[in-house]
Amino acid sequence: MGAFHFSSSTFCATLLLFIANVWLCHGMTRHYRFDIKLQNVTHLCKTKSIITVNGKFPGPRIIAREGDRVIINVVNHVQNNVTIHWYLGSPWADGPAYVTQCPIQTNQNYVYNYTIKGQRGTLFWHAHISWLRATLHGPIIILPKRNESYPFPKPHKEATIIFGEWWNNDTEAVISQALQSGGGPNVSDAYTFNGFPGPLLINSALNDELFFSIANHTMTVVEADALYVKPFETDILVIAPGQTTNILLKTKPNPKHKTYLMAVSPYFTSSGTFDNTTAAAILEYKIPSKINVSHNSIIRVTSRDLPRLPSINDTSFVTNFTQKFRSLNSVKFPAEVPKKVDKHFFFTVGLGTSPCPKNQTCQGPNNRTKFAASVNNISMALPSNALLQSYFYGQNGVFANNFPQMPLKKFNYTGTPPNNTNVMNSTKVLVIPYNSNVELVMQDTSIISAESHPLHLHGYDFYVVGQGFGNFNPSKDPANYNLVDPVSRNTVGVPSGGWVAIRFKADNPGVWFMHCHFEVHISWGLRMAWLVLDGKLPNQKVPRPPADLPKC
Ligand SMILES: [Cu+2]
Repeated sequence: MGAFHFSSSTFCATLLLFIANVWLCHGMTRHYRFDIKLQNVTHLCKTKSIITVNGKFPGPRIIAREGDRVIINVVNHVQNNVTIHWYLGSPWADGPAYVTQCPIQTNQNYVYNYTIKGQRGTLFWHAHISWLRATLHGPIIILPKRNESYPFPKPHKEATIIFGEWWNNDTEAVISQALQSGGGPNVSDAYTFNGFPGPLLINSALNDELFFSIANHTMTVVEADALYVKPFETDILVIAPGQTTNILLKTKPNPKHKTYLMAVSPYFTSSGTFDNTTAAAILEYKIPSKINVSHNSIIRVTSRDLPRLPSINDTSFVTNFTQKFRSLNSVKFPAEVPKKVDKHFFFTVGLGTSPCPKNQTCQGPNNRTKFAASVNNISMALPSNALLQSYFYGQNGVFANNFPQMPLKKFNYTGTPPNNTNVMNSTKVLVIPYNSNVELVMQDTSIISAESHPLHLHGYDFYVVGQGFGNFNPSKDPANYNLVDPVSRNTVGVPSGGWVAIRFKADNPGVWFMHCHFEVHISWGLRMAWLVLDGKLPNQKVPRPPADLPKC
């Protein structure tokens, strides 16, 4: 799922307008209340009760300015345990269940409280427990500080588009059944624009990165993951789950048509089975009646009107596209890439297997194993207590602190897989001193099959300094790093059958989750946690937890 914050200029496009009430706020603290409750929703001719915030799908948007404090009271009225992640790097308000907090139980509440620092643009919030983010998600719009402007022309209108999936089945049942059988989970039934499956349903895909395009229009990308980028033009976007981006859309002064189709379709590189749908939505021009245009309408839309999208496994398009991202790197928004590195890490990421329990049949690889996924061959088991509390209060036995800095066994990561494909299960964290300059190379493995993995690091924006295909070569590849204006973001695709190198300064103490943003892979264990130690000064330490922090 990714939030698009569309911006249109020069002509009126009937996209959602949301900036209305922001100007009225004087205070720098903004309060929200999120009631987690069930709501009946009808899509694809089926009515279903889904878990929502305030009865809305997608959920309500958060609007704030950079520098504002946001306080959100989340009240849980459903039977499921709930947590929410906000992408804003605040240790006790980050949200991943059993990592930074115990879940909010039925009839309990928790007040998330954070201050927005160093981020501007669009993010989103979503549930961070099991697969609840399928319906529990919404946009976060971060406007520039008061009296500051965008580093690009101010759009005439702004709108937010969230891509999601619609599932006819209950997603909690889907993942629970998959983990039991060891096989791949069922797949979604449609993609959605702002919660609605489009008028065209061609086929279907699960948990995937998406291509997006608008017929006959070019977009200008200006921001990614709430950080400005050097503007570049494209007809097609690629967006991974967890990623957000802002584009400027220059509307046509003399449009030939009243409506144009927008479409999303999946980018999928694995050999697994998957659904394959394209969803479409309409960009409609509000045209003065005296201007004559062809009034093609929703009912008459055909696939001929769809924008051209790349083929499903077009990795070369994705590579080309991702390499266009560069930090804005202006005087005001410099790229502060760590030039020297204190800590080098190398992680393999990918799928593997777990043995099938005795007296059970399994539906994973070879029909006699269960699917699993790992980082450095460790499939992270979530503890029954949250890691951050355990660390803060010095409780022993919840996690070990010896997560490996590199794979324990070397092999040809993108070549013939090793005979033993089993992963290890444990709860380990990787401890790093405050203010370390970290370089991490993430290497895809082809153990089950090569596949692109959108890796999300909590608590930090990192610089993407290099990427390539095949196995990372530590003696040659760093020479090609971009240490001048690499893009900074919080979620990056590890290329299918390749590697990506990131750098960040570990100046945000806490326990920070890192995981693949495909829900199925996180469920299989493609997740780990960093423990960034406190610095010496009071403002370099994890603060005391709030009094209402949920207990397990
Ligand atoms: Cu993955």
